[in-house]
Amino acid sequence: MYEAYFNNRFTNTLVFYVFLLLLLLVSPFLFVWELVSYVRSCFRRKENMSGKVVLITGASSGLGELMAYEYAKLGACLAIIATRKPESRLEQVADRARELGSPDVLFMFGDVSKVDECRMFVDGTIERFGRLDHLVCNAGINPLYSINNDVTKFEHVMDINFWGSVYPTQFAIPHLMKTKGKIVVNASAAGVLNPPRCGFYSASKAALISFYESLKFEVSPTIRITILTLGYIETNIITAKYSSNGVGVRLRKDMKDVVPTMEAEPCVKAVVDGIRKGATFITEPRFMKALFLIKYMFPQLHQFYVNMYFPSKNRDPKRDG
Ligand SMILES: [C]C(=O)[N][C]1[C]([O])[C]([O])[C]([C][O])O[C]1O1[C]([C]OP(=O)([O-])OP([O])(=O)O[C][C]2O[C](N3[C]=NC4=C3N=[C]N=C4[N])[C](OP([O])([O])=O)[C]2[O])[C]([O])[C]([O])[C]1[N+]1=[C][C]=[C]C(C([N])=O)=[C]1
Ligand SMILES: *[C@@H]1O[C@H](CO)[C@@H](O)[C@H](O)[C@H]1NC(C)=O
Repeated sequence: MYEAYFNNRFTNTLVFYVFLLLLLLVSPFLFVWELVSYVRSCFRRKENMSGKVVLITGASSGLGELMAYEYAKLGACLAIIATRKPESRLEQVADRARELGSPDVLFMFGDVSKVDECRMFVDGTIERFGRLDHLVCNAGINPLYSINNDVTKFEHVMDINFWGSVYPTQFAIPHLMKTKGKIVVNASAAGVLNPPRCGFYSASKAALISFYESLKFEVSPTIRITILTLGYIETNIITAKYSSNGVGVRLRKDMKDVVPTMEAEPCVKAVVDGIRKGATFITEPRFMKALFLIKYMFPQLHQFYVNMYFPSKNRDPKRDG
């Protein structure tokens, strides 16, 4: 019975504008609803992490490292993973986590893009602790891409960012079912906003969001899934603070000039609190959520500020090495 409307060009378009008008009318109620939800979430009980077991991939630096410390302070046992490298700080991270209050820390070297290695570190965690409560799929890379790069050099972005989360999830699910545990997946605001030169990175993060949103229907409410869509976080600062020899310090000053950033420590505190409360999405800094809405509702405005924030030299392929 609707075909007549959808087949007519005028009425087909009209439906969308009627929807926008309705949105305008209900938006005061949506606003109040959002506020009430926020206040309620402040009073929601946080999971007691004492003696629980948390597996974190990519914990040798950055936000993964900081999340390990945050869980350690709450008394959780940790299994932390990073790739084997001569300069790896994983062992120092384990020592520091023990100092901060973790009863037991197991560190294992493994490449998340290799399915057998993922099976091994999930099994290793169960062997040591007998259970798993939180799986934090954090490991990720962000190489910039432009059209004059060799496209085959970017296959590993999908292997690490996408498959590197999916493999450990697959092996952890039976154990998480037993503990009614949680899965945390490190997507990114880039997975929604698609900034220039981040094509493969954004695609891998968008794939994560889609995959885990779909998985949620299958495993919830037994397992809760939290999807992180963080903006740009200054991870170099924390790495510098905790590392004794300065290894692992990565300055990305160029990004700081163009994008509003948040410090890593308050971000990670908000993230771990949100996970303990069972949040389904966590976006920090919060204003990113406004950008998500703008992206979908006012695409022209989105285009405008992206052009403004990323000067055209960043998008000129001739000037890339
Ligand atoms: C929580 C969160 O968020 N986390 C994370 C972050 O942090 C990063 O950045 C990203 C990238 O992608 O992711 C996520 O996040 C993640 C991480 O980052 P960061 O921290 O920044 O970075 P770094 O520092 O670089 O770190 C990394 C890690 O990982 C690992 N790996 C790599 N590869 C691999 C691994 N593992 C295993 N396997 C493999 N294959 C490393 O280590 P090594 O030693 O190995 O090298 C480390 O540890 C990721 O994912 C991203 O994406 C995210 N985000 C998002 C948003 C934003 C951000 C900022 N930062 O801003 C991030
Ligand atoms: C958390 O659980 C441990 C035992 O598993 C208990 O000793 C501790 O008092 C609990 N903490 C809180 C704040 O409930």
